[in-house]
Amino acid sequence: MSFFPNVPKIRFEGPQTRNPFAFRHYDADAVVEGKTMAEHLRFAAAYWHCMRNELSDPFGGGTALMPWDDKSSTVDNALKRVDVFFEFLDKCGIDRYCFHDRDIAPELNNLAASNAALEKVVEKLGAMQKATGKKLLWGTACLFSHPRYAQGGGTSPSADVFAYGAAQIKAAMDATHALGGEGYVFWGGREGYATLLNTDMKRELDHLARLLHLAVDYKKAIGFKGQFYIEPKPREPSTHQYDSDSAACLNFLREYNLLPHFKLNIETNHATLAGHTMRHELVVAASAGALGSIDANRGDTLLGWDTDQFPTDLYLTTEIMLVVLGMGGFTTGGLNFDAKRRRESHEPEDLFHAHVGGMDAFARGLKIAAAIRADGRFDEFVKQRYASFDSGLGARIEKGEVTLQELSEYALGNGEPTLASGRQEMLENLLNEFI
Ligand code: XUL
Ligand code: CO
Repeated sequence: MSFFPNVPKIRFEGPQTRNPFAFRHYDADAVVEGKTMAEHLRFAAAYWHCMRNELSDPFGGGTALMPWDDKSSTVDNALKRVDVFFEFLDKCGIDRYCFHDRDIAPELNNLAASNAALEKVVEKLGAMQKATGKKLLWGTACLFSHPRYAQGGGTSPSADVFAYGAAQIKAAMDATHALGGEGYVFWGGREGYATLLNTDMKRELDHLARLLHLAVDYKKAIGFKGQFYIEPKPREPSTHQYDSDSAACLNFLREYNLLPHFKLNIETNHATLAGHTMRHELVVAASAGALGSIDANRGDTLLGWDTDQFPTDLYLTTEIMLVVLGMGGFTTGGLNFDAKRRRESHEPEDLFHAHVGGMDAFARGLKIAAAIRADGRFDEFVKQRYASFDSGLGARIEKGEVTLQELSEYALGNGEPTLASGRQEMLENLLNEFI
């Protein structure tokens, strides 16, 4: 039985095809820089957007047609969604997925019942993974939807809520471990504040770090080898979220001795909400050796919230792939489409058009980034720009061999320095040669 009878298996047909259910650029087995496209891009689908997002917005309810879903909070309904999701993954040629505990299984009347429901669905997911070869990129716990988390999970003023959140993380880590997850994400949706009038910031940050240390300890106890990630986002739902951007996350992790245990999962629309470009956020993380994974989507310049649209902009995907190739590729991470269709795109087949477009946009970004690297002109320009530090005085500065006194004497004798152009426009033109 098929849940998407009108959608064929999506295959690579090349740029000239007129078939909307085909890849124009994503050719899973094509080799770029010594690896296949599938190995480079490590695509994942988000269970929450594909299976649970009803496509509501602040002004209207859901529009998504999900004829397989009886809308009940039963385990049977949850188990049926697994079949639908795996048909979707198969037809799209996506090898990995990500979930929150409450996406895959219902939250029931009490924690024990919710945990039991989760275990049942995990059993089925495990069987489906085994049958199909699909993998779990990462799992996570939803500590932001239920009203008990309205004032935070790890940063809640209530110790009982903190304990409930910890219990949920434990169960979600067990699930991720059982499914051979390559990673586990912490996104602090409610780990922030609405007003400082009622908030002890220092205490909340201490609590959040305590929770993460408890998770690190538990990870060791159960032998879970997946990578932990923090996912930065500045706001929405909170007015201010503590893990606001890459730099803030790295500072928090360093301050609380957590950096050895975590990398970052960077999302495009979160970068732009923080007032940064995606490339900025990626470079900040990669420079600290902490770029782990990517939530692939984009925002809308005309809307000020987290629209989670599918990525189609080739400048964006090229810049992302330049950073990913530059760090030697993903290890545990991948490109997770944390993206949803527009409210107007309510038919099941729109799920496929959305992912096909995102996959093709990244395939092109990969090919363009590889061409830029093979050409070498950008690298050479940047190298030359800093050449004064390669020898002589500059090299001694980098090695820490000169004092402020010596530099003063040098500058007094050297006269006014001359500066070469940064050539931004020339480089923008050069980028357009490749796009
Ligand atoms: C929310 C968001 C989350 C995380 C996982 O903006 O991106 O879905 O990716 O909790
Ligand atoms: Co995300």
